[in-house]
Amino acid sequence: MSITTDNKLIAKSGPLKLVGDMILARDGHLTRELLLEPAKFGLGKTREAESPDATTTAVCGFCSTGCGLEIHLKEGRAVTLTPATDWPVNLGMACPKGWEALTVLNSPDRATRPLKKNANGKLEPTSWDDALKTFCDQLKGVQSRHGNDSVAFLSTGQIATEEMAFLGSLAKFGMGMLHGDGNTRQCMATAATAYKESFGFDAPPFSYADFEESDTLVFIGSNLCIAHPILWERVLRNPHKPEIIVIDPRLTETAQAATTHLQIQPKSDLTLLYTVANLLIQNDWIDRDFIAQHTNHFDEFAQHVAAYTLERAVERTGLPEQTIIDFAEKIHRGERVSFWWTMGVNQSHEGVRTAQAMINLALMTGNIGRPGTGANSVTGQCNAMGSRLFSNTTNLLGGHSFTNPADRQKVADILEIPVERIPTENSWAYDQIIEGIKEDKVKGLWVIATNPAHSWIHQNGLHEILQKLEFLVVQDMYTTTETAQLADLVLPAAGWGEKEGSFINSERRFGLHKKVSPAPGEALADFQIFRAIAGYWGCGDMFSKWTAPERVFETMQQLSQGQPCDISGIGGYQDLDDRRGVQWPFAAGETDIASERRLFADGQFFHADQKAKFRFEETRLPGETASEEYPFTLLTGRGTAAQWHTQTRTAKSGVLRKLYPNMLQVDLHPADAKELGIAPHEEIFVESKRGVIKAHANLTAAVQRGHVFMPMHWETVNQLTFAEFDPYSRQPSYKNAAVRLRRRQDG
Ligand SMILES: Nc1nc2c(c(=O)[nH]1)N[C@H]1C(S)=C(S)[C@@H](COP(=O)(O)OP(=O)(O)OC[C@H]3O[C@@H](n4cnc5c(=O)[nH]c(N)nc54)[C@H](O)[C@@H]3O)O[C@H]1N2
Ligand SMILES: Nc1nc2c(c(=O)[nH]1)N[C@H]1C(S)=C(S)[C@@H](COP(=O)(O)OP(=O)(O)OC[C@H]3O[C@@H](n4cnc5c(=O)[nH]c(N)nc54)[C@H](O)[C@@H]3O)O[C@H]1N2
Ligand code: SF4
Ligand SMILES: [Mo]
Repeated sequence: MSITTDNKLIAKSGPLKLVGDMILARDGHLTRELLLEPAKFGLGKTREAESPDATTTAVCGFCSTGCGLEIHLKEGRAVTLTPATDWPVNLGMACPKGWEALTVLNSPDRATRPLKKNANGKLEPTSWDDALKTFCDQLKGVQSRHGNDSVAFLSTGQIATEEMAFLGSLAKFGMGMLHGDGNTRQCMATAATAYKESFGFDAPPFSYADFEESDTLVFIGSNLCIAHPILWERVLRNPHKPEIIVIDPRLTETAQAATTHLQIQPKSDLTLLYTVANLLIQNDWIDRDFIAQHTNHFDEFAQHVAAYTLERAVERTGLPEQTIIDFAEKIHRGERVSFWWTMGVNQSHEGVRTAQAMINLALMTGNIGRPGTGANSVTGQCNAMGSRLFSNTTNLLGGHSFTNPADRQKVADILEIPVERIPTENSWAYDQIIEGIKEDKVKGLWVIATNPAHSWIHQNGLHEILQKLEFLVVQDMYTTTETAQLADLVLPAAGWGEKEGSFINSERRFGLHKKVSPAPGEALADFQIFRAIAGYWGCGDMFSKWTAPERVFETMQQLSQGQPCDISGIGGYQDLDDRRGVQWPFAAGETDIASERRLFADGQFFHADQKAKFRFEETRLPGETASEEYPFTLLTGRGTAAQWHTQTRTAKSGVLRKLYPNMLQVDLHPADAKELGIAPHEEIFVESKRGVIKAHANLTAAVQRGHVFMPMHWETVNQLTFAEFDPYSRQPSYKNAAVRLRRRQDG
């Protein structure tokens, strides 16, 4: 193949046909070489390491900690990796998943060719050309029969920010969809909503340095030792002999390492936090100056929490009175108190108000904007923060609003598209999209880098609902995921290490991951798949400038200008690498920014009057509670540091497999086991109103009596969960279902 002077591509088989800016060989077959290496043909640049035996840094693609990993290349391909010692996040450390990040790329079930369902309902390989035509024909067909909004997409917090922006723009502006959401809904929607209401923007205020600078750290519903091991390492580096208070119904690894463990009843956090607020006010342990200058609605809040008496808290939380008083005193005594939360809060029927109850405590005690303080949501997936800002799902690109005409015009001008292409309404949330399928309103679904058939709440319901779709496309690295198995079309995607782009970690730090390994077979970077789809769909012109991730990053920078998440000061990808990642904001014109920065040092929040808001509401019981028939409360979450979610990736490493139990276990208190006659390791039935599954009894006093815990990494667990959602964030409450236990021999 060669390029003539007038830039026409000549293949051995004859000239190539241009579709949008996508190139097809004469026989209509898409040349993979062109998609993979557009630079070779002057179609945009992909970055490769300069020297074939170089070392290059890439941010880890599992959790939101965002560790820097040095990837060592031989002849241009990654051979091994080591944690980066100069990356400000991990300082030379990595957890087992990071160490094994390259291994999981090699697996016989990698998707290497597009797969299409044949007449017998079996997935079989097809060409990219056929797959892309099928994608367009089928989804356009659905739209012409049922309207544009009958096709929706479910995206992810695990692809590059540039890919998210491409997907969201392609789907909504190019293909005319209205509804698209992502797995970030399962994960971060509560924190995002809480921050937005309280601070005026979805702005986690902290930097990881705060773990080391705090003298009192409060972790609520966060098992850092397992879920963010390297952040726990940062806590261990704290030189101030800090108080570490862990609030969790289970005696987790993190709780064991704490100085105080408040082993509360599940879903009683809000009562506890309001009671503590009441105690702080009663004792006048609050920062009245900060409250007056920088917040609104404190008086109403004080009135509200006055009803939260110790008696009430003892009753709801199960904690002794003195423990609650001690907790309030520790907050008062601490000079630099930080509040941290993760899924034990976000995944709750009243998650938003619970997150805000922590924000309220930080505000009323002036524990924000100073080193070692803050109300800090620890993110989950490597790029959940990217999806919150740039996936074009719950908000318009760059933290803008679909319903704001000025925002729409700004985005249209930057993207050089007609403003009419931008929806004027918000999308349905994930659960509403699923409900839409049930009600025959959504008939086509495109799922990218998420595995809802395993991870969505009340799974049996979902499986039935997905069967109702006229067309389901799944874009994944592996063919064996529970969702890919249900698909009509599978698009094979390159994974982390096989493509490039940026991630944003928990502390708002942008960092890059790189292409250090070729994707297997015909698998393509999601970015290239979106480019190809744009071309085949007929909206390639709209994306003619979206030739490479770095070009899209430049567009994101323009979009961010004037927003709290302004990143216009970053000098491109090289600068991101040179600076070892950059936290937002970094606006053009700023110089000398520190590597680790927190927000709100000036007490100015993002609401129009620059004040933060106290938000609160009466506490409620969850929609399902333990009963005589189903006497146990089921908690779910992360099992081990070596397992990632639905296990499509981590199960592929022999090293990681050795680090976690090889069978599904249910943690059960020994006294409960004794009462039920259940022996250690016995396989038992765990049953909720929605399903019954088998699991091996793991007898441990880490769970309280009347509770059981199961890791989410086994596909059956979500057969039991109860589909309830926070009314504001619409995040599922995965950590609350009523179940009963049965010995198998009892039938
Ligand atoms: N190894 C590993 N690490 C991961 C992940 C993974 O799959 N594997 N996933 C990443 C992602 S996406 C996320 S979102 C994070 C999640 O990180 P975490 O939220 O820390 O992990 P979980 O185990 O889901 O939940 C944390 C704790 O919440 C507790 N909990 C349950 N109900 C309540 C309650 O009512 N109140 C309180 N206070 N606590 C409660 C549980 O007992 C559990 O210990 O982890 C990230 N890191
Ligand atoms: N019971 C229970 N359920 C839960 C939770 C819980 O605590 N309890 N937690 C919830 C939370 S917080 C989360 S975040 C979700 C996670 O739920 P999911 O998002 O469904 O879980 P993952 O296994 O991370 O799925 C990611 C998918 O993307 C694929 N993939 C990875 N990288 C790429 C890529 O670059 N491109 C493409 N195209 N595909 C890729 C993987 O192979 C995998 O199939 O689970 C939720 N479900
Ligand atoms: S802590 Fe998270 S980011 Fe760091 S190596 Fe482990 S999985 Fe990767
Ligand atoms: Mo998550």
